[in-house]
Amino acid sequence: IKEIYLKDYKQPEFKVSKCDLCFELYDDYTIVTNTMNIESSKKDNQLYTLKLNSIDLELIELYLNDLKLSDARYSYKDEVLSVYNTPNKFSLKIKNKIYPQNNTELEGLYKSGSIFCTQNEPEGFRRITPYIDRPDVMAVYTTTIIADKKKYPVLLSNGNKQSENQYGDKHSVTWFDPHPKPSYLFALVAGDLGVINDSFRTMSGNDIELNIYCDLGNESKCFHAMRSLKDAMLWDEEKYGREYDLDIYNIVAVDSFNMGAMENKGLNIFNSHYVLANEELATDRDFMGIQSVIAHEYFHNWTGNRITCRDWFQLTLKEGLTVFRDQCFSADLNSKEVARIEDVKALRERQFVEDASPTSHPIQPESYISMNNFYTATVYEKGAEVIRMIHTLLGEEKYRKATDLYFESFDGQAVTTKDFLWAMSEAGKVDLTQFERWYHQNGTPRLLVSEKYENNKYILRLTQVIPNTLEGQRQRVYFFPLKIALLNEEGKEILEETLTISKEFEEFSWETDSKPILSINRDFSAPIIIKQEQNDYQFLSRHDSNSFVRYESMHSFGVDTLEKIIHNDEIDREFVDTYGYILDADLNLSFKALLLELPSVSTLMQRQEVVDFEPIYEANEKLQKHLASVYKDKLLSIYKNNHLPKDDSIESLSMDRRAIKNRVLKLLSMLGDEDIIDLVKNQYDNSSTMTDKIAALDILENTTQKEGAVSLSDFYQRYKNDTLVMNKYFAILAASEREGTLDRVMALQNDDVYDEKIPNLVRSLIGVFARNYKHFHSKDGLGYKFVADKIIEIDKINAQMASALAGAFKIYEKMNETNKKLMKAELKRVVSTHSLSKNCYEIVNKILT
Ligand code: HT7
Ligand code: ZN
Repeated sequence: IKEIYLKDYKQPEFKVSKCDLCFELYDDYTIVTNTMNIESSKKDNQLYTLKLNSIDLELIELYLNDLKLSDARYSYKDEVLSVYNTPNKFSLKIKNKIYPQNNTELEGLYKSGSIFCTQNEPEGFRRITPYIDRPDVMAVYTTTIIADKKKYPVLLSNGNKQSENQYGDKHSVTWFDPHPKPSYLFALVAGDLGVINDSFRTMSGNDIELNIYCDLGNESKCFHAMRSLKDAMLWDEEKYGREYDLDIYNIVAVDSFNMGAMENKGLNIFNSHYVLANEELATDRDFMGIQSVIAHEYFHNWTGNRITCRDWFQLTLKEGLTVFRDQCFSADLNSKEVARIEDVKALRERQFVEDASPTSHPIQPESYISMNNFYTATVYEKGAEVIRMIHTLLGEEKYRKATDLYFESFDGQAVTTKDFLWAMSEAGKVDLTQFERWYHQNGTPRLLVSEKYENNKYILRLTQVIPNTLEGQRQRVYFFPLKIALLNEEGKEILEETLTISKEFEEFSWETDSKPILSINRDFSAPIIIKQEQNDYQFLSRHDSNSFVRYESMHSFGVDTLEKIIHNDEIDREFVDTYGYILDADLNLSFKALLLELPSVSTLMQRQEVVDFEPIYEANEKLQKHLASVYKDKLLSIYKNNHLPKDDSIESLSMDRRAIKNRVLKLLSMLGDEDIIDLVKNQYDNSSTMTDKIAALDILENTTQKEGAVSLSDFYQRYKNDTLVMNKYFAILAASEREGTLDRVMALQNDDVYDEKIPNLVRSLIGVFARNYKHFHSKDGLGYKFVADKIIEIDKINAQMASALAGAFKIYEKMNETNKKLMKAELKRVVSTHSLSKNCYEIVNKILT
């Protein structure tokens, strides 16, 4: 098992300027003919060995400058095809055979049901044909696909369609992509597909053909995705001046996909979860997810495709920036305040946990064994926070100048995060030398805050506490923007400032007439943990004009309250009063729903020195029951005012109403009262949206045995033919807190709908169970054993899926002794499995050492 290091990066020895591909698709195999124009980077007329990455390929024949190569001129070993004694400039034609129908890893060319499709990022192309499979080798591709016309009427690849031909039962289509691209952006699709079309006129007047392809019969579920695509195209023109650059933009939805979607040039391939939706079958969260993923992949056309990464260590160059862009897009099209809170919540639930674990890494890692393991919350979400800080430091206007400079300077190139930072500092007129540490250091920084008020002077003292590396080495302090405000007793802003913090200790002071109240890290201007000596949560959660700090204060107030219950078994009356105040407040309803959400189990777990879930669950239950009984009438009236069972609109007010009423319904259900259960049952039976049905089903599953079973079986009968909906069914059962969940999850594996080869189903059943703290961490160790068995089994089918499941063990180090011992035994069993993939080995080994 080989570890790859950033410090070993060398420029490629050969370049490929042109790559002509021909695919002959048959039921049992595919023949690939790959003709490349290759040039050595050295100009010394020596003879060299060309090394091409190749995994599981059956070579048929090779031609160099049209001459067939004898066996002595090449060898194929250890995933490398070496061609000896090559001249400086030559053409190389390689014919090879692959078996897409047997490809369960879902990398390279594979079949999703009856559809041929590809996934090549980061290193899938080497499973299609021998190639210099690295992102800094960029070529112009022409692709011809030949297949049975009846079975595969739709044949797609990157770029614009060049020609079509018929030969008896077969047909062929040739695609030409004029933009040089790395192999990871190559795509091919063939199948009998349904489609919806539309068009978009760009700012310079080009009409672009837009197509969304899906399984036949699903066409009517593609309209939200199409709307989102057009919104994203317009937004990128308005906000970044970026225009689309081909005549056609194709999106294809497939069911078997390892992640969310892929930004292949001109031919995005999507997990159908992020395309297909209608009001009856998709939740509000699904609709929002589609909008943001469609936009994310579209935005990659400039941040990723036109300007790509020099090597995979630069992944955050395209991913951090593109996530930041899609976050801003969603914030602009929906509620800004809610969007920011949701982004921060997601960051803290996933990235903060990762950053406190043995798999913690900088947004630009220094080494990897399997690149697939580095598509992480750190590279993506923390990466986006780093770009957001640059945006804050530069301000809107300079940030736009800086991105313009970035696009002008590096268009058509494969570059590094340093190149990006150069453009930011050059046009932004700011020195980012110290800021660059955000790219190379790991862990979440803490900021200790102490305040003093004397002689009409308010003093703010800040101390940065930076965690050591995993190996125990010291890391240095950061440069970051810290947005603060000082408020008066009515909550009015005395001042608002964005401070730039760069030292370990810093002191700021302001003259004020009376002692102000501090509102700190407004909008979550830096991805840090704030530790305040004193706090004003009660005041800020009622009065702060910054919606993020208002949310943050309510959340921290909730955390303190739960911790008091854990330690002293005592419910803080002031928190209960504040909760009542928020219930009465006149606020945007989705924002209100967020304020009323109690801290997650994960939030409390992250604060425990030694993790033990049981007291967290007990405290949560106690507080929820208390709030529900104190405020039953208020909660009921909020529910009744906002429950409109036949309103299935996805306009914001309708979504907001569903958000608040389902939040209060969940709290009310803690009482277990019959009148409440009737409401829930009624909501399940009569609401026309999937959001309402799922919310009700989740409550019924967790609170009532009988009604839960009736509704679940109704749901199953109704939707068993729709896999996307069945994912929700499996997820509810796998997340259930009821006794017997593990047994039921085990049994569900034999359900007709379940299929271990389809990642969405594995994620919904096994993945969700592995994050069900109550049952995964049960003290009998059976949860661990089950998930470990699954990791070993699925690793043989799809290593990427298996290593994602292994992520559930990341909190091993922090667990209490009983659980730790049980976890260790299972982790050891996994890591010593014969022929375990390098993906799983890398994750499990890190967790254990
Ligand atoms: N750039 C893509 C990353 C990716 C991926 C996508 C689908 C399947 C497997 C994959 N491996 C890596 C997705 C994105 O960030 O847009
Ligand atoms: Zn991306």
